[in-house]
Amino acid sequence: LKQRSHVFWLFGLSGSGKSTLALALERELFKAGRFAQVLDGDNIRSGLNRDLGFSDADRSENIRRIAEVAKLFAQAGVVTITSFICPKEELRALARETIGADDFSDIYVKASYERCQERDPKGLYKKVQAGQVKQFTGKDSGFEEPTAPALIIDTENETIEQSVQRLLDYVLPRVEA
Ligand code: GGZ
Repeated sequence: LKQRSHVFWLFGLSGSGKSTLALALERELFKAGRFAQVLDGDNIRSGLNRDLGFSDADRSENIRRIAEVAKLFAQAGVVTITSFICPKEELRALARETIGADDFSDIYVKASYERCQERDPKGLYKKVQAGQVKQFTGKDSGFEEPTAPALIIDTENETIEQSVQRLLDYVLPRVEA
């Protein structure tokens, strides 16, 4: 196998750019002859975790299951990229423990609530302002800033191209066989 598996755990606010970066990274890895799997809301919250909402308990269970699935993918040799808000340090620590520190990198996709609200790619922030979304992260559900993530991608001050390149520079040496 021409790759070493690793879990790249992207986390940050809704609208921070996680999914865009995760998919771009997957594409770049494929071009470089590696195979990767993205885990995100589209393939996890709509299926395996469709019984879960956004209470603290449900978010914990969401992350617990995702970490277990990511571990299985990594054990199968697949480079795994996860894209979830993962709002608490405790949850990021759980993911690290589950997967194993050697095979895990937590990557903070950083953008302020205000910037995410301006972008509002799915119209969700508009609904939040209209009072239609409960327990929204950054509004009435908390988001803890990480203290020492493996990498910070500042999507507020970098272009997407710069962010993808910085991610790739970090990722490629870690998936080298
Ligand atoms: C946060 C919510 C909420 C609430 C729906 N709070 O930008 P999106 O739309 O596509 O991605 C967000 C996604 C967050 O799910 P996660 O599994 O990543 O969250 S966690 O790690 O905290 O368990 C957002 C949408 O779901 N969404 N309601 N109340 N995000």
